[in-house]
Amino acid sequence: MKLMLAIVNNDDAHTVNSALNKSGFSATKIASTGGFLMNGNSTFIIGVKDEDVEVAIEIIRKYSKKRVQPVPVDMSYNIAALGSYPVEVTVGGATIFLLNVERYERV
Ligand code: 2BA
Repeated sequence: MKLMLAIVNNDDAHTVNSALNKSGFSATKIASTGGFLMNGNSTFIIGVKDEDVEVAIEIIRKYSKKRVQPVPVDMSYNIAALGSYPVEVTVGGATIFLLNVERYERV
């Protein structure tokens, strides 16, 4: 079994959640915040059988779109610091981490 952590844009989270549920995956959705843009996103915790990992990734890939988003400029930066600061960044589709599960119990 694997533990999947999938960070998904809030705008895609509902669709991703529905598609995972329809395909029989159990998922927990946590409200999270990106450390760079400080925008809200959603982190899914999904326990997945080894043989279903690719199916889950494909579902998340299908419903997670790429978006170009402006980087909010902190006006306290000086002009020199802004020189190397990106004006906009491409966010997504989704960022996925896959971990081995040592033990899984439902008691
Ligand atoms: P944020 O940290 O808010 O990052 C939003 C987007 O900003 C990133 O999109 C990336 O394009 C850009 N970005 C992030 N850090 C940057 C930096 N230090 N310099 C320049 N640009 C930077 P994604 O890569 O698609 O990431 C979307 C969200 O997924 C992230 O939101 C964060 O919440 C999560 N994430 C991505 N990689 C991660 C990682 N290695 N560990 C933990 N969370 C991660």
